[in-house]
Amino acid sequence: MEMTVVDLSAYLESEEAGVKELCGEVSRSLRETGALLVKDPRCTAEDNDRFLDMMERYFDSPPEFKRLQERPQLHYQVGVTPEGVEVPRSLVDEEMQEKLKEMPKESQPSIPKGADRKWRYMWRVGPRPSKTRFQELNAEPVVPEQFPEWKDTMDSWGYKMISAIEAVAEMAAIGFGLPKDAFTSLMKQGPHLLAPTGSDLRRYGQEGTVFAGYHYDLNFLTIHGRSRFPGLNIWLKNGQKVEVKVPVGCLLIQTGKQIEWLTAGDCIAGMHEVIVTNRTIDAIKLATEQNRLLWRVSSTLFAHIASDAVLKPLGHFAESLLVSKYPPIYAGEFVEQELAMRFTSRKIMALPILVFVLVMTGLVDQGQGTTCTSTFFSALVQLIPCRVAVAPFSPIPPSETCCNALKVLGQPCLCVLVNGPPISGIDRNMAMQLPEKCAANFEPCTF
Ligand SMILES: O=C(O)CCC(=O)C(=O)O
Ligand SMILES: [Fe+2]
Repeated sequence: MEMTVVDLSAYLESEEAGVKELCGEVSRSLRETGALLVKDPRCTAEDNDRFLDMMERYFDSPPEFKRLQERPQLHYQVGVTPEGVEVPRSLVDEEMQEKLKEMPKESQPSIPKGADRKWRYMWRVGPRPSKTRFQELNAEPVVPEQFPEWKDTMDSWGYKMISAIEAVAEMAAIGFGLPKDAFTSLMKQGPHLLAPTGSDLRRYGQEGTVFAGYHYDLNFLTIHGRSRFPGLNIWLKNGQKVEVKVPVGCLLIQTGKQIEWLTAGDCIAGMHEVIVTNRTIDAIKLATEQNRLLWRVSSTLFAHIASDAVLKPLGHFAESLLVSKYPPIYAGEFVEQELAMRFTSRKIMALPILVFVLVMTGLVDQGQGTTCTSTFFSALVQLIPCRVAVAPFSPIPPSETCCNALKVLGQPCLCVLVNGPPISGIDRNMAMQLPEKCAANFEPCTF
């Protein structure tokens, strides 16, 4: 299927009547396909190339070098995430797995058998709020040595892509019959992330390899510059699977879960996967002939709603019959829940009331002189590096990374977790043994 390309210059340069039609085109495409191709005069093919050249060179560096930029104790919010760490939703979500089996063969996604075979780099873009309910850990940006151009290249490409997203968000709001700034006003100071993926085509260039298993994005809108290697499949609202072709100089926008919330499901989060297809293999052959690096780099940017803004159906979407599926929730809390899902399984989400109580208890004094200031989900996410060590009957001792994460988390938050509801894949007793195994001098938890 050929997707239409919307030229943003027509919108950026005029305020006239024809623009309304263009906005209708934007909202229609987002609603029906979960995606949109745009051309933005401010984001040129040269800018995209400068970014891709640097990221290819980075991902092609030795793994020992790249691991210097790994920050598991900050749950990979900044710096590099090695391959094999990110878990696609379809691997842990049993309900999703059932649905996949019911899909017609021709539109079934590749079922991932393990964590994604892609590296990623996380770089925050844009101003952050000075006061927030969702104080992040003190995550200084991570800049690899020997890349003097890093900050400038990341920031300039990041800001340009955010500008494109803002134009699309305004156009979509107009197209959906909402005030022009309905979305952009909520995006101010959002935790936007430039998060390019890097997949090693030399090692994993076989057809069918899954780089990113079937999933949706948890943010508002995702924007990708053009990748030099195809492989992205998207699913339309009607369930049809489409291989995306991004023309040179164009950008691809995809809908995330937060826009679904704001429109009460009128515009649903686009499902997608990245796999090695026969077109990826053709591109590998061409790149080999041209002596280019064999890393598939995406220039993905996740644009978010501000953490302290409330996600709830906007304007006329509040009248939707589906509104009860989208109750008001702070965007920051929503993100924490989604991240925790990737760590655990969907079973815990069947306990929304209990979870609500725990989120509150997470902020309550434990009666031991200190307080856990993280929410339950945030605490859970922080312990991701410990997951192999706390699995039932696990013989694996906690890694140094796990122990560091535990010490950063602190005793009160660990106690909140072990007092919480059962979490699939985590043995409470194993979790309680962590302080001793890590030689952390924690007081025992009271029950
Ligand atoms: O690698 C890509 O092209 C996109 C990866 C993706 O879907 C994601 O990062 O969420
Ligand atoms: Fe994605």
